[in-house]
Amino acid sequence: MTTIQQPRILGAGVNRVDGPLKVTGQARYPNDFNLPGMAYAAVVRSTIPSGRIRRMDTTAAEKSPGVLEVITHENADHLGEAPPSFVKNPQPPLQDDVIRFYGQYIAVVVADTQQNATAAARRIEVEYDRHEALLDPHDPRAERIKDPWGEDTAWGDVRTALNRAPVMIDQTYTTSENTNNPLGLFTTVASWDGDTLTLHDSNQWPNMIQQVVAAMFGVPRDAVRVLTPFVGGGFGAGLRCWSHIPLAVMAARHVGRPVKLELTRPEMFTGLGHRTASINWIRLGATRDGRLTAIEHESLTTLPLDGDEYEPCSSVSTWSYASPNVTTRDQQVRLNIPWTNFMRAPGDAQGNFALESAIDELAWEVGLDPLEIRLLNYAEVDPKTGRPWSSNALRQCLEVGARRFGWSERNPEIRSMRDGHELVGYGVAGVSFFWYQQPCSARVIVKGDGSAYVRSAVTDIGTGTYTIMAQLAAGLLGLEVDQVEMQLGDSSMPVGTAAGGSGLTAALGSAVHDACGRLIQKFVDLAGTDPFSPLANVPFEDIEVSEGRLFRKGEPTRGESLARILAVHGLTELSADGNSTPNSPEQLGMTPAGARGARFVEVRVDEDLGRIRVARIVTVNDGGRILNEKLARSQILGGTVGGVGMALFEETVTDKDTGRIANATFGDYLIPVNADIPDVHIEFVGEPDAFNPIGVKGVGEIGLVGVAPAIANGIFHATGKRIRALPITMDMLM
Ligand code: MCN
Ligand code: MOS
Repeated sequence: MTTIQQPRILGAGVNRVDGPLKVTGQARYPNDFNLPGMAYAAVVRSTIPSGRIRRMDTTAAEKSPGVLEVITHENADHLGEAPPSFVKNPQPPLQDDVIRFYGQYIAVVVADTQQNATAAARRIEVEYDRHEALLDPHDPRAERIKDPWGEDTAWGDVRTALNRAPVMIDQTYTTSENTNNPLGLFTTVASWDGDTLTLHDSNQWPNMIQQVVAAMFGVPRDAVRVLTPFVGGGFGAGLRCWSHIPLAVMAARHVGRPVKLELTRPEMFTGLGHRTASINWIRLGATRDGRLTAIEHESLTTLPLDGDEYEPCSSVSTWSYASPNVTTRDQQVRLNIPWTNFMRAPGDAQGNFALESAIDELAWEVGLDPLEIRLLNYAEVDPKTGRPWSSNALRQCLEVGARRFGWSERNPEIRSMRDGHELVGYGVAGVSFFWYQQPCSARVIVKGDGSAYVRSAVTDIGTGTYTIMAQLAAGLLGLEVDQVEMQLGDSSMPVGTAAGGSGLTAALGSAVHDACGRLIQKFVDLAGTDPFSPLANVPFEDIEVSEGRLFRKGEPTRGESLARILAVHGLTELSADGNSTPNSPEQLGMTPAGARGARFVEVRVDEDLGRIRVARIVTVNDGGRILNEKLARSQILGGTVGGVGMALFEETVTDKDTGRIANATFGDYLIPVNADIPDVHIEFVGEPDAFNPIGVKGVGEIGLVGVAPAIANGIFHATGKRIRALPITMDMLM
């Protein structure tokens, strides 16, 4: 794995500042907290997908050794609803006797040890009135929701354009249900002290958990403190206030002791949401030479009875390629299934598989190279508004990737390249990712010894936020990275947004940028009040900062250190708060472009057995300015592995009779292992993005997108078989 050096956009690949804490076991994850007098909770889940609880017998559980409390809907606290304007969280748990899906929490048992709680939970007996469950997305009785988020889009006249198109592709592409499966088991340790509550909790957004829990338990927001300095991954699973959190809080209130609730792996499958299965209908109209004249993309995804989460699959077709006529529509169907939720690259992952497969089919139909057709239809400007992009290096991603991969050596005929028993295929896919940036705030403090602190409530889910923000602040304040101490993952710090939507770097980075600017201004103002300061009367625009010193541009000796300015004024520290307020596209006259990318894949298919092997991957991405090359590469590599999983392995299987997830363990839910992952060549191209002051776009999710269609397109080239359903398994190639 090599990377071509491109100093213009690549930030230093410094090691993780929290790395030593992690490898020496000093980083404390939510499960690591054990408080004095702490009790343990175990959940009980429903074993039917739809109905009512007729009777629950908790006597045996209550008499079990060490049991302190059994809570069911009959003795649960009445909880308030989550604030409506917020992300769609599940309704408060244990508020009625209705069963909405298999695996729903119906009781929580609290005991002196985890073993006693788990053993007692098994002794609860439940009788149900069963109702017929809705489990099939095609069931006509299921509620259909059209345009659930008001994001359906149309321009031009797709109907007419499709009717007139000399060439048309009209196909259906499906993706399976996937489960996020972060390695760390989600845990909540809840501890009440009078009316104030402290939570050590696994999540991606401490301030959101704080707000929802406060609303549910009817306490002021400031009475709840959520601590998440470390979490063992999320991949979207931590973006909601899942029901085990209020259950732990309720349990702690009932027993008057701190309570730890750690989910088991099977409980993680039903309790934290999952990527919805999707059906995508795509119709492309084109000229004989492969120019798109129409894109129509409709999608259907699933939704639980108790939640309104979404993965918008069709929107990807509005920003990927130039087409004068485009219509996108999304629908959802409500079923008796566990909560759906975002999973790495929500909607984009599935929609891109459909679109990039269809574009590939079009290339074959018109006899064009699959790479050429993507370059031909590259959108020079935002196809919807005609505005220029804030940056868009999709073309460069495709061109650089093709060179690194050796695309020109591809024989265009299908089944034309082989190596012994193996058919060899080359596949390509383009990627256009959505753009996302949220309001966020941060505080930057410079202390008397010239070192600095950066504080924000946001959490680092493993991406490297601690490190890149230390790098950014160090750069802006003229300090060394190890002079900056990061304090994240505490809801009582300046309000932060989610580590989600690949948007935290842009959001927090803009806030840190703003705070550092304000802080330097404060130092300059302070120095200005001292007539003996070499900085007196130097206008702010002429100030430069380096090695912990402010000085006049071009006159390095005419300056003062931050530490000295503080000392002269008898101060121990100076701080400033900063905010990220996303810019408006209208005001800037440009469309914020998300990250872009290209995937080139060599697949090998055993002709006799249908066994699929991914032999090589080249992944080139435009993430704007890359703050830390090493960490950004890790993000792309992790995403690529996720993409191989989506393409060839991952499928959450729900039994259509019982509604039970049949493979809710790491033994049965397949993910790629080392042997499934080939050599991955990772490269970054592009330029600093114009939309935020630090020039970044997100790279946390894009690595996953496009891998599946590139593999599917490669399989077509190798075998002549077009597979339109994920995951692609051996039986489909026999
Ligand atoms: N980065 C960079 N330069 C940029 C952008 C990002 O160097 N221009 C690097 C930084 O190390 C940064 C990381 O990439 O910390 C991710 O930044 P960003 O793309 O802004 O994404 P977020 O910080 O918002 O992280 C969330 C994102 C999402 S939405 C999912 S899902 C996901 C992902 O990150 N889940 C992850 N990557 C993950 N990585 C790990 N280890 N664990 C998860 O659960
Ligand atoms: Mo990512 S799925 O937005 O946490």
